[in-house]
Amino acid sequence: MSAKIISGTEVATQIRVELKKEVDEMKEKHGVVPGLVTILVGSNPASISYVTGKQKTAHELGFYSHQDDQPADVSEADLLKLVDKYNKDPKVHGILVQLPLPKHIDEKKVLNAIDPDKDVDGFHPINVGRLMIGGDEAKFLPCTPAGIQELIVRSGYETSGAEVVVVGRSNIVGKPIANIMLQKGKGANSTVTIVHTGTKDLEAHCKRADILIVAAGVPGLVKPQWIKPGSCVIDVGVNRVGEKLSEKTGKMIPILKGDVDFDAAKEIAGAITPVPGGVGPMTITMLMKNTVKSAKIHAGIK
Ligand code: L34
Repeated sequence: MSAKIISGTEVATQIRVELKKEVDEMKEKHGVVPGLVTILVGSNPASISYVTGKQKTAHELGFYSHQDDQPADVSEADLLKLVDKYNKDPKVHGILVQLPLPKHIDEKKVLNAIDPDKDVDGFHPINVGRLMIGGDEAKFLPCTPAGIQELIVRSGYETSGAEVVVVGRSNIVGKPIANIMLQKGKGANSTVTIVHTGTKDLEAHCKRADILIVAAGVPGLVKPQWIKPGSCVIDVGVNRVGEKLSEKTGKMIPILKGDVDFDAAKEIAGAITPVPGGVGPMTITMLMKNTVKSAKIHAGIK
């Protein structure tokens, strides 16, 4: 039997409708407009695509939003100054510095410079710590993991007691999603395993997973025979494996492939996210959700 396809695009659209209502109400009742700044250094095509998506969505929701483009050779000192400027700007409730940054810039220094109360990416050590402690303490969950949890919950899979296996230990996805899923409470309470390049038998771990979350950045890493029949597979990989001519626009567009062999996996899994149209759109939507939350906290709106 073919798996249920979990459409991130559809879930993201639903959440955006909910958010638009919330934003309209904030404006009407309180005169508060959520503000988001995205900073892009250089011209990595994937980063441009993601940041453009974030700005477009912020605009559609009626945010105050600003895209700050910096040249690839911007100095670390200038980038830190820029972050500081937005830390002090009262119109701005969320600051996002798109990763990866060029090698001459210390990523950690830049992330640490963002005001934790405007850190809508949830990458500042304070917010990472808050996430680990969990419960009410958590303020901004990182966007991709938050989107993954939302997709699992909305797809109807039971997380409590489930064997969750996370492939990959990045700070952006692997480590935070593992922490989110092991918290006590709704949409989590799972038994979590993280596997990575140092793991001896990837296949054996994946085969146990009721919920398999793959964020390795290696196209087709997870083979169909590694998937437990009926399980829920979340494919976080967005790998650019080539280019093709778009029928819609007549322009060249990237061919995107996940970390899972989708066509074969969907015959075994119970539910699976596609690439594109799975986790990606959710990442953008959760950023909007965090920005609305930040604006509310800054304005003292309950
Ligand atoms: N600071 N850097 C910071 N925050 C983030 O949350 C990110 N991430 C990751 C890379 N660097 C970051 C993103 O925004 C990955 N990521 C991201 C965002 C959006 C999409 C994918 C990854 C997305 O919209 N993907 C579409 C396809 C887009 C395309 O055509 O390129 C999809 O349907 O999967």
